Amino acid sequence: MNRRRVLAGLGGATFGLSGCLGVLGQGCSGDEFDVGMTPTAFDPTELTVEAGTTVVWLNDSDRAHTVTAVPGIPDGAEYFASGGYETLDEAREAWKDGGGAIYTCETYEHTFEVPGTYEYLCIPHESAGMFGTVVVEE
Ligand SMILES: [Cu+2]
Repeated sequence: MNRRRVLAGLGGATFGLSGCLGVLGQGCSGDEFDVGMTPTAFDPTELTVEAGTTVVWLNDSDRAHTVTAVPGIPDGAEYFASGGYETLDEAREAWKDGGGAIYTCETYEHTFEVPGTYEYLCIPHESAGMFGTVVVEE
């Protein structure tokens, strides 16, 4: 697997740089990841990467989460959502039947080609403030 070019983890970063995230709530083993998921938060909440980087999310909590882009992503950028939905509304609808769920120790990844700021959320924990941001630099 390619080493991801993570420039900085900001916001709620408590674990340090990508690939060195040693504290896993559920003891998930295996691949490197960039953003973990606690029971109600992404960690770090903000991540800055270079264009072309594949960001990997890992659910190391005991709850199911989603990674679902919030409308307002940069022009020309591809919408992203776990489950492969094309809009936030579609993802919300699918979630009623568990669509898009990322279960314990599962990962989701997306490659960010277009520079800009991307906000995303977890549908079941939106009311708990489970939001994240990926900043993509040139
Ligand atoms: Cu969640």
